[in-house]
Amino acid sequence: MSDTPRSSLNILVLHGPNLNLLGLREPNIYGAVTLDEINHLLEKEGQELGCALVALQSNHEGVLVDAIHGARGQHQGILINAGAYTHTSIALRDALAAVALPVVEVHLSNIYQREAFRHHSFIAPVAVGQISGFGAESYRLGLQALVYTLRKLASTN
Ligand code: CA2
Repeated sequence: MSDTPRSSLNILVLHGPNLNLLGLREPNIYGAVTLDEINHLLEKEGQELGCALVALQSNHEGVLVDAIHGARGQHQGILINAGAYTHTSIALRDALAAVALPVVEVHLSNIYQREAFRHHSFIAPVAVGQISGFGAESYRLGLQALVYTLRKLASTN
């Protein structure tokens, strides 16, 4: 039996505010892994899964909104940890809804075990799903879930 070639996927990975400080501050909450290490882990997982990644971190809501708009025609899906904007940003939610690409939301910490203001996500209703609480592993699981979703969609279209 011959292998069917896998369609080429290009995923946009977005990291929200303060995530540039990962591994440098508050390791008790967010762990010792740096953002560079997370991007490297994702790059490796992307190779395993046969997809390319472009990663961007920003502390600015508008930069993230622009990156989401720019994903149209360039990327097939978005993996996002919107950081604190998860709980505040209707602008990010509207941008994600507008581009209508499959989105997987990830969080390092279990946001439901934390303060009540972290329990609500504006992103969740426009995401395929959410992975929360597994540290850096949340990103790997999130990428797997996104690629699984995109391949399933491609096989039914
Ligand atoms: O658990 C997550 O991944 C969060 O998205 C992280 C956000 C937080 O506001 C969300 O409620 C949950 C905060 C990211 C801040 O990252 C830091 C890393 C090191 C030092 C300080 C902040």
